[in-house]
Amino acid sequence: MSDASSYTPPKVWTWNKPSGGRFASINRPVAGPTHEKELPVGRHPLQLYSLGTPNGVKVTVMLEELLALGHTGAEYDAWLIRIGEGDQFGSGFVAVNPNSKIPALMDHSGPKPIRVFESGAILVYLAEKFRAFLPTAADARAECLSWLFWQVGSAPYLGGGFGHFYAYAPTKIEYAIDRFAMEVKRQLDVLDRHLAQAEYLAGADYTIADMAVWPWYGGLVKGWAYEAAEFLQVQQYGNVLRWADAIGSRPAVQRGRMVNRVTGEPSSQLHERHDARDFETRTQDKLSAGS
Ligand SMILES: N[C@@H](CCC(=O)N[C@@H](CS)C(=O)NCC(=O)O)C(=O)O
Repeated sequence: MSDASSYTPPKVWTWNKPSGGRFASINRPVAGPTHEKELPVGRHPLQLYSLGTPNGVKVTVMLEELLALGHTGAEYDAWLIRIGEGDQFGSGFVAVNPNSKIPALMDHSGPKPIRVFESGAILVYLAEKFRAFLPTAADARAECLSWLFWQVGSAPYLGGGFGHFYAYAPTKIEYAIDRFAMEVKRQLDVLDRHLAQAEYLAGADYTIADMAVWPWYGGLVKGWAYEAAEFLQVQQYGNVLRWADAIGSRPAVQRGRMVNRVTGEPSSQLHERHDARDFETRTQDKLSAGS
């Protein structure tokens, strides 16, 4: 690989060498499946194909919140998609999400199965289906959707920009880290100023906007992402911390964070969720004790 300061782009980019870095083995410049593989289908109406990353957690938190509200139609099977092993490029997964990224959802509750991909679209789909966590009043609904779309547009600067260059890239490039640290701190300040006047992102009520933003920016201020809490001086964002703690203390959020999680304490990892009792009986600590 060329040194950052000495690289001159050729006339035409070609994919002729490994890029290096954490995701080099799964990144490629073309779409579509790499292999034939059907997806499993469980017994519940909703089938989620995901992984416990921030984008995945948004959806498992929403499903657990819906179940906690008593929406039994939100019962779901959560299947593990190991993106590091290329599961997202199997033919069955690509049929549910042509963009080959988790999370992806199939709804089998109607006469014809419905596919939904993109975490923001999945949150809106579920909120509309169950009439929950998306305000109906025009002003609060607009605020909720504005913050939801803010998250979808902003998080790539955090994950694909800052996180990638600070934590995963094979070389530390000062220009790239400076550019994205600047933007992420600006985004944290956007949230902090807003949360100085509002309990939740859309106002007085907890909504899908909070569920979308929390796994990314809540995780960042809690020190769970990229080991960057000190570098970004996250304690400056007191309102974001207050909001992150309030959301993190919700039992449904704590359950949602465990689903499809493959890192951390074994007791916090529920690789697949097919039943509400799995949280008690099928976490990795329990499975290894039983094997
Ligand atoms: N905009 C998408 C982003 C999804 C996304 O980036 N998912 C990552 C994991 S967090 C993924 O599946 N990466 C696999 C890959 O890029 O091949 C969403 O919000 O659903």
